[in-house]
Amino acid sequence: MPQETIDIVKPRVKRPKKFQVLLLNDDYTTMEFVVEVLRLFFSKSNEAANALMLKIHIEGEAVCGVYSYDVAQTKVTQVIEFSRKHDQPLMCIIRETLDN
Ligand code: TYC
Repeated sequence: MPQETIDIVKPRVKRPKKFQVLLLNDDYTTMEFVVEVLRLFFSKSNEAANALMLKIHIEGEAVCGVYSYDVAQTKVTQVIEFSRKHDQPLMCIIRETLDN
């Protein structure tokens, strides 16, 4: 009698990595400018932008959004270009999420 065999196949699809975009605190960028950046580039309401700006001001940094690598990288470039154009030293960085 022929023997039945079972193939154990590893799933080949991996969940795509996700990347946090963070703004960092500094002593020179104005609070109004950070609120504007959060509204323009991270689609925050005025209230959410104010709360997040204060969190960064107090804690030193905060996650402003989570995206694919390409979108996260574009946000960083856009925020830094916009900030330099307006003579603000605001810094924006990417961090890979741990819970991929
Ligand atoms: N610390 C700045 C100030 O007192 C305000 C600020 C907030 C700057 C958030 C950067 O990402 C930042 N003017």
